Amino acid sequence: MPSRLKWSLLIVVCGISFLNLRADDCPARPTSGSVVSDPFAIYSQNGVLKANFTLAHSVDEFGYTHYCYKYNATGQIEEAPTLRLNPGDTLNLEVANRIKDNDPMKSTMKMNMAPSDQTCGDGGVETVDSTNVHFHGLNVPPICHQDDVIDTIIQPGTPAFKFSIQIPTTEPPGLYWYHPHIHGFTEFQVNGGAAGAIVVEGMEKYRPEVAGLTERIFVIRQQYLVPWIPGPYQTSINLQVSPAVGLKPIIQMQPNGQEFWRVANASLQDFLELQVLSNDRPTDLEMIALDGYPLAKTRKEKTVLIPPAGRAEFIVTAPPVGNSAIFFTQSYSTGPTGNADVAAVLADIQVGDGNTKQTAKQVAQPVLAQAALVQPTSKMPKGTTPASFTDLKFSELENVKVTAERKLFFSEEFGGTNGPIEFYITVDGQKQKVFEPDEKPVITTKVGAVEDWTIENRALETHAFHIHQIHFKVLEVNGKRVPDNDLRDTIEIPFWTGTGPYPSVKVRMDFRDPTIAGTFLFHCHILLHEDLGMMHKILVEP
Ligand SMILES: [Cu+2]
Repeated sequence: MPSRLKWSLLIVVCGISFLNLRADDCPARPTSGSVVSDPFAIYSQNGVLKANFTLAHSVDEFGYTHYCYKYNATGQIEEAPTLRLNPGDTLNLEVANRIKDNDPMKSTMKMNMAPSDQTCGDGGVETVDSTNVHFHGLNVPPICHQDDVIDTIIQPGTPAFKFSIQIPTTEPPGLYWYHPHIHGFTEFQVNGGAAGAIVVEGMEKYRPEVAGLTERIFVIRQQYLVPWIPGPYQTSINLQVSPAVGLKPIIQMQPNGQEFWRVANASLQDFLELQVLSNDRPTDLEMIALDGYPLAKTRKEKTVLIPPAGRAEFIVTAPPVGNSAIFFTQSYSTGPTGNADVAAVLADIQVGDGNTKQTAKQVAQPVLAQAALVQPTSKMPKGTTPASFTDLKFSELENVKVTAERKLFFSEEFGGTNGPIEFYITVDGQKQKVFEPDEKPVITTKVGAVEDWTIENRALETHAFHIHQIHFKVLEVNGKRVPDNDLRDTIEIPFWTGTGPYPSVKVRMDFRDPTIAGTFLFHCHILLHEDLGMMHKILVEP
């Protein structure tokens, strides 16, 4: 029986008192080997999505620390729900920090990371118990109560902090995500699972290929037993661990059926190279969107690389009756000093098969039972009016006047003899330095600017470049024009081998929208690197 169903039944049997037993802890996560459900979804109504989250934490029986966004769905606690909004809608999200200081591991952590000059929320010192929320990829203002991660601090035990964010009417439809972004401690909370999906509706208007298809949201996480220290970890899909040995999560599909998969890489550092293998052969994935931006043209790929924090949306075709398939991530080399991203099965894909004890009917039953108790399987709308790409933000960036060119580079150095490795992102010509919360912006530009940035990697390790508030258009890789000028908010910059030219990616940054004026961040999305200072501020003057 799928664990979600078991939970649902238990709650029906035991009622609310069951939930109150350990109300401050994180809910149990799905049992390995069960059917993968979509995260619970909260939909906007009449232009507003209102939700209250409680960020809690607990330590499970295996010693893994969970950080969980809890949402009370009429008595049932759902972890890290998907927020679903239309362009133009308002997100009113209240987040209460209920992290308790009861984790024995935390006493070993450095507690005073930042000076207390913050001006949004509770203020005070940023610690591993502080939190805030970044709305990754959304093209919204970097100001207090919206997407200001530099200044927002929500301390444990204080009244809930209120976010109120209007999704731009020109926001590209697609998959975004939310996660904490407290400098120095982002990795701990994301490691514990504090992350969830955001869907901006309307993909079928730009990519009619997905109209009417069953839709799946998959949030891939990786949880280390001890963050910052390479060692035991668990990879999970929608919070269900996919163990290296043992029963895998199960994705059920109709034979030969087509589904629209929306996958977020919410891991700390893993570059996912995704495949769907049927009888050991990679199947075609029809690419629909990357980083919440519909592709100008679909294309078929056998392998989809998603850097940490990236998203990919694609159509998967299930194998025929009698065949099996797996959802798989290949091994990926991040260079001589990088972490090993090893191959792993994320889930087994089951289609109805009359030759095994699990018939199509038996497979389908739990889904139907679950749907009655939880939520129906989501289908993309059919037959909506097509919309024009020119109505989207950042469209038509090819022929605009470029107002500045910049070069930035990633690098790593030992801080003094035998010192720790320091992680830098540097504007060419400036001094290498690690991020300090009270630092001045290293780049100042103004609303209206369109800039081409070449981002080099001078380190022996792949990094993942991310900038808040905007998407950028990919122009060149290693000095050569790329065939697909996709819009992204996160992109891998491959490692340098130690000889020859530095690998680089050239992108076009669009600062024309006055609503993103302000100070915000760009950084590596390997969260350890970010926490250790591979990050800086940019000021876009109004
Ligand atoms: Cu990095």
